[in-house]
Amino acid sequence: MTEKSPAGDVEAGLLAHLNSAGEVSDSRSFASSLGVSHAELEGVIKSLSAFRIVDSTDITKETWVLTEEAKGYAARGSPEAQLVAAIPPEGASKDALKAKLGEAFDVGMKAAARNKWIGFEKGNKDLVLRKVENVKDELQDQLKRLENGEVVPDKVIDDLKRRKLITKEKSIWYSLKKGPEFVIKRKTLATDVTTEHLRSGDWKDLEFKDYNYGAQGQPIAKGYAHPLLEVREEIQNIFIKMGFTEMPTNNFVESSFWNFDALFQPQQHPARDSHDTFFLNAPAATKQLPEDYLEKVKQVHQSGGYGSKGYGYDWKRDEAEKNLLRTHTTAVSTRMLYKLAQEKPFAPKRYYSIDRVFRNEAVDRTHLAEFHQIEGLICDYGLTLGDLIGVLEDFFSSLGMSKLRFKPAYNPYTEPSMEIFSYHDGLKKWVEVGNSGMFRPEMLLPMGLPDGVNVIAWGLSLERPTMILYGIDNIRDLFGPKVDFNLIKSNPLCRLGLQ
Ligand code: FB9
Repeated sequence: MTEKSPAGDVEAGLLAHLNSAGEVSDSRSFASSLGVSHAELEGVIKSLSAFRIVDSTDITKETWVLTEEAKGYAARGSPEAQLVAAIPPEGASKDALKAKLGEAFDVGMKAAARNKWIGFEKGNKDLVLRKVENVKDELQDQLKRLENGEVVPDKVIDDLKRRKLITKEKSIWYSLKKGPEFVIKRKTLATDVTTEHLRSGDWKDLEFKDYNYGAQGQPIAKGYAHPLLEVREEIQNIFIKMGFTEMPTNNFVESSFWNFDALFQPQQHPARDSHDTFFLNAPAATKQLPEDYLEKVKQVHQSGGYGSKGYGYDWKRDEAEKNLLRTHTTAVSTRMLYKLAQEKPFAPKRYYSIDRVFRNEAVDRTHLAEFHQIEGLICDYGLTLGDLIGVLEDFFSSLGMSKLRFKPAYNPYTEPSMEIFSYHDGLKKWVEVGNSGMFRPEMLLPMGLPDGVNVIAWGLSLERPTMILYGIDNIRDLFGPKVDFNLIKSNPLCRLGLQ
């Protein structure tokens, strides 16, 4: 391997040769004449061409090159030839031959059998017998001829390709001639005026390199917002523009009372067992529930009221006192609506929340045991399902989802309830983009909200839109220890649909 000589010498050598010979017809042979690798000369050619000191013309050629396996066969013979050579006149067992030939055994057996060079004794499939005295190792010849750059028939090429013994290699080299800016010695352009230049005074005859105003500056190592926080901010701005106020969600730990009971979700509802919900061991139970309100919630669960017949089961206080990791930010909505109901006179409100919720669910490509729930609610007199559909149209159109469809659904705390679907132009399909409904009177009236006040609400996740907007397929790439920072750095928010 030729040791690396300074680019300067290679450049000087090339310019001198061009100056005398006027051209270089084949950069490969010129490189070997300089005793440098073609790659080294290529670097100099590229830089001189950039300044039109030399003009280079690309010459390309595709050649078949042997794979490492093929090089072995060219050297030691084809696997089938090696196999036959390894079989003594009395034959040999497969294991013996395998031991001798290693990974060439299988290929060798197949090819030797195909060439009818070997056979087996009746009823003894293990003993391999030679059927030919000596063999003409065509394959080895062909590989050798290719190795020497000889041309071989297409049929041979196809054979070798089929046996994955050759691959196509594109090689490129250059013919060179003087360029319009040709000089015998390139003046090294100064890039800085240094004290040395000033002291020596040679700055006077220095030629300075032009400023490259197009040069990219040093990338600034700056912070990047996590994609979830980017989209959270976008959605927060939509809510604020629509006159919503954020609810305080700074409590992951919640009591079953606010997370379920106050939402009129019965205590034997499947979501309330540890298969779906993370309950706390310590502190296992809350001590701070508003007594009078709790009594009303107990009544409405046990025997109804407000026009409802309730669930008619024996409601247990200790079940409601169990602490858990909130399963939805609707628990916070419940607290805020109860608080709102205590404020007299009643004032309409628009609230939103975007924060973590926890569900003891099977983790898969789009689900983790925790995600960020986005929730919006409007509390006001005489609100209808039409108002809900209207505000959903506004909200989702700001997210770029203009075509919505609504499918009746069921939630223990809303009636009627609707799943929301949007036609996603990029994915060319209807995507479920959330859930919604009108909170039940059994939830609102025990709080003390005035008759005629309705609450329309909806919810969705933050992860799903973020995955779609960033084109992230697996939620683990978005959230958790496996997040790839480069994705965050290099993957700008595609403002698809976002106003
Ligand atoms: O986010 C969801 N889908 C979605 C949202 C936006 C989006 O944007 C793209 C840029 C174009 C794409 C997809 N979903 C809700 C729908 C599904 O993903 C669903 O399979 C998973 N859901 C989560 C719950 O999973 C158990 C998403 C999460 C969800 C579901 C319901 C609510 C909140 C989050 C709710 C509610 C609610 C209902 C009534 C009253 C108050 C709150």
